Amino acid sequence: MSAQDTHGSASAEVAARVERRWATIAVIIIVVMAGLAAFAGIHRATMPQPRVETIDPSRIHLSGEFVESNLGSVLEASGAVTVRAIGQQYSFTPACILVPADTPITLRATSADVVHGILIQGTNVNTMLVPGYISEQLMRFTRTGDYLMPCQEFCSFGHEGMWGKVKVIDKTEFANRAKGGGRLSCVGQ
Ligand SMILES: [Cu+2]
Repeated sequence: MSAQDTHGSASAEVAARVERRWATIAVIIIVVMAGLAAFAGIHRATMPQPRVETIDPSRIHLSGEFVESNLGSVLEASGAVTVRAIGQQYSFTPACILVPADTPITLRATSADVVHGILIQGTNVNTMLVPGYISEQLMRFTRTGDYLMPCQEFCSFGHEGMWGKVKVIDKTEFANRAKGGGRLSCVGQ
């Protein structure tokens, strides 16, 4: 074996070892990323809309969850609050959403006509309202006060006038108002 050959096979061995090492690292990276994607997809809170709920947009005013008398905030037996709202050209119903502070809140909303969006300023609440689908978003407010809620999807000529409001009040005050049952909102207040 000449010196040249020995040198050649030694460097080929080094190359093969380096290549194996990088292949192992690449496989580890892929496995970790697949694991993270699976975790994010399976763990409900980390991904938008992991579940799909559909609804007939032409019938939401007539029956079911989004009839007018069922819109607004309701205090559940568990102490959590559910808010139901709809967006339509060019307003939200209810136009003023009343919720308590320091309480887990589930917002359930849909659109009666075209695509709208709910964005609560100063928070990370931001969801699209797509006709035919129910959008659900979990939220919690630590501070009381008023938050603006503009429609964040261009929905035709009246879009810029489509504003709602969220009023966060003290937990006890909300509980008092909820005593009478029914659906709460702050429209006209
Ligand atoms: Cu809109």
